[in-house]
Amino acid sequence: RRCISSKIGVLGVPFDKGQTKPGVANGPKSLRDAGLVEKIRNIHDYIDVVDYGDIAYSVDSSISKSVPNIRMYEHMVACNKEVSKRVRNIIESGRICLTLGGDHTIAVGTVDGHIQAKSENVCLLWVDAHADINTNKTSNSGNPHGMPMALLAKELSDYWPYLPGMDWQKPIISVRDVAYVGLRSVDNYERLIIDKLGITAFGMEDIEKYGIHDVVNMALDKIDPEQNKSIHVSFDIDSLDSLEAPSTGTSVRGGLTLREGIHIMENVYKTKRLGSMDLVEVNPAIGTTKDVQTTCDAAIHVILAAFGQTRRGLRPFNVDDMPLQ
Ligand code: NNH
Ligand code: MN
Ligand code: MN
Repeated sequence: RRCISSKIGVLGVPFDKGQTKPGVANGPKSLRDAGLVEKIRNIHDYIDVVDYGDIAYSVDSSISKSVPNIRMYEHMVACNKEVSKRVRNIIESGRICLTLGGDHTIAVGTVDGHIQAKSENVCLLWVDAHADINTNKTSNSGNPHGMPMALLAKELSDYWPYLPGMDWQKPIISVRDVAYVGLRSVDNYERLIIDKLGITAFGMEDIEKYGIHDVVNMALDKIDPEQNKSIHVSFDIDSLDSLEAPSTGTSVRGGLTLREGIHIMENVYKTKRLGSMDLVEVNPAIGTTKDVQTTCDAAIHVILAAFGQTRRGLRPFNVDDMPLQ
């Protein structure tokens, strides 16, 4: 058996300003405290994990409130600029980047950094109950965590006003290279955008109809037909059902089972083309201690599957026989 060495870089982004519930900034801490990094290291002997800690950023307050209906705009701008730079560096150093949120706003930076590092040859799998494709004009909440896909999509660039401080960020991905899995709470204008732009979108009803295995394969076939792209998975923990991941800000019932979440990431691992993964919206301030444990444990299972943990078990490294008596 040949073993390919896997190098991973972990980056924490304790950002909570893309929505209004306190606590999601402690997502990275709660995942690390639950043993995430050690558990990744223990998947197999040839894994190499570096934890780069949490990012810090400083804000230009002169641009606050310069764009209507985007809460904490100046924070969104500054955080994502730093995230993009850090993710780019981690990927350029030859590692798969695992970014821990924080709320989903940070995916603007992670996808941007990934695309910079891989000179555009990136496809995006967005696993979420929500589509996160509101502009400031279509959003009912003004929450930036409902907007990252709209900032990233080339096809939506004309629907944004001038965004001060975001000059570093080009609408950088075509929606042809994007697929959703797990949708079940989509705003009216988001539905219009998805239909109008023809975005590949698998809702929960598609998972019921085709099963998770076929859905992931159909999604990957659509966005990476030649099987040559670097895959970015942006995994919002609220894609999982409320019973599986209760500690998150906007939980929606009727979601993915943990088994389905694991299955998605096992399939992505098998491609050997995972370039970057976000795990966002774990909020340890929501629910009981047990709820938080359940949620972190679910998130960790999903992450481990992305890096080669298998439910069949892995044979010991470089060993072909059992120890003699
Ligand atoms: N669509 C809503 C909004 O734009 C909710 C978004 N909430 C999320 N997205 N948690 O993943 O505000
Ligand atoms: Mn989201
Ligand atoms: Mn969501």
